[in-house]
Amino acid sequence: MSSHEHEEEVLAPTPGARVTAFLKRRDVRVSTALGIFFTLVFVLLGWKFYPHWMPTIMSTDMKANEALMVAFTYISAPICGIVLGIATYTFMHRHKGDTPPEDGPAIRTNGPLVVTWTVVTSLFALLAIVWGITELNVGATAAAAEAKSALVVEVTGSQWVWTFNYPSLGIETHELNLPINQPVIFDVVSSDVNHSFWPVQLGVKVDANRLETTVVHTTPTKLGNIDIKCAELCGLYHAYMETSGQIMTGSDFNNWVTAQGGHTA
Ligand SMILES: [Cu+2]
Repeated sequence: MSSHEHEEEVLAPTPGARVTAFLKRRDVRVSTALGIFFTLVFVLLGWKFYPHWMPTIMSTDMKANEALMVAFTYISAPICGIVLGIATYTFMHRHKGDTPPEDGPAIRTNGPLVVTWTVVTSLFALLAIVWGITELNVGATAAAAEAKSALVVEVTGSQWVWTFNYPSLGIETHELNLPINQPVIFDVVSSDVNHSFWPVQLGVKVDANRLETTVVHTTPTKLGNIDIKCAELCGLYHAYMETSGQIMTGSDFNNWVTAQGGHTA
């Protein structure tokens, strides 16, 4: 009887024998091989293709975001790969016919295996948490150091338009133009409901709340156009709450400020 065989496999005498018996199973071997294949596919995607699917990197923050996203792709690749491997094997050997087949041995009774996957996946999760928090604080520390020379832009979200006030230059606009390589501080608020300020290529996304200013810093590092969107559902025309801007050379920026009726620093 196959149920007897399963019982013997589950109750193998030592933890080592249980692991060996587990690793000798054909379904385990084929699923693992498929898992390694899918892991390599995801690593390749993260390494070669994923960076091209990200928005253009136009600030220090966007550069850090990309490094983090690629690293997290690598970390999640083996987990996703193994799950897909098991799913593919299961699909290839799915049951056809009327009588349901007998269930296999329960993996939960295999102590070493349960401990291994719990520890390994916990370590992956811990690495992701520590890395994410560290990255946030590195950004905040760098921003504090830059604050003296920074250009301040007061960003106001309102249904359904973005307004940018440059207090040191005396101008207010609906397009976000910034000089390259100068640190910028965004003081973000809302005049009505909650919005979320998202200048995509600058790698910044932060809530715009009423009665509370959220401060965020970055430094633009590349000339070109940027898109500004609202990333918080804020009413009927939320999807149209977007505008554009440009990262300009210092002299182009000064000319633009003058044309707007402002005074250059
Ligand atoms: Cu909005």
